[in-house]
Amino acid sequence: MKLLSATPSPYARKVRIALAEKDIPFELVTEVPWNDGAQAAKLNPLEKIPVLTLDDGTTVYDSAYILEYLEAKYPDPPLFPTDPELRLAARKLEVLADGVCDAIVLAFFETRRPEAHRSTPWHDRQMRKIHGGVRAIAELVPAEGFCVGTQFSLGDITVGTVLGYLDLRCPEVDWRTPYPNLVAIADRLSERPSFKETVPTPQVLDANVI
Ligand SMILES: N[C@@H](CCC(=O)N[C@@H](CS)C(=O)NCC(=O)O)C(=O)O
Repeated sequence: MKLLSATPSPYARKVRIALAEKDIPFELVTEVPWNDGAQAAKLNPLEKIPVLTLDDGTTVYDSAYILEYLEAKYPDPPLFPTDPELRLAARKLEVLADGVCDAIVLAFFETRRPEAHRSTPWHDRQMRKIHGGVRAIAELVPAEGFCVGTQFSLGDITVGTVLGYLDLRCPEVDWRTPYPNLVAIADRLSERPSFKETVPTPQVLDANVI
């Protein structure tokens, strides 16, 4: 299998962490999905990474669906809780974390436009979603242990990746002071090899992307 990825992407990081935690061998292909000529446009009609290409050439895309695919095909160790309530709780964290990441991407690109083309209301709207989403995540996550139940799961993957992405793209957003429970989770997760190996880093975008 090949994973098409980008170094800052929290969505690709979710998949890389799941592959590492399940010890599934794969080839990592890194690109800048926004730039002209990106493979993402050929492999995914939505033109986004991550894309997992299976050995028979089938493409699997959207991080949430890839994680579901991996869980179905490689159930051990499980990353989706088997208890329905815990599974729903983990999925809810994923919905919130992915939504915050979507808003971070939109806010980030807004700040890259030439000043005359920037929209303050649009940027403010995304920042509201970022703050609101992080608050909602913090209200769901316990002070100790894993995000959901008693085992590492999808909940930890999504919460850990959104916090890492916030630090990369919005260092001005202080989530540490109001949410010590998130700090505790982030610190614990940062000790895992799957998180250590996938710390997000920026890429250089072509000037014509925006
Ligand atoms: N919902 C998608 C979001 C993926 C996404 O937004 N990927 C970004 C990189 S972080 C991308 O490839 N964007 C290129 C584009 O939108 O043209 C997922 O979870 O996989």
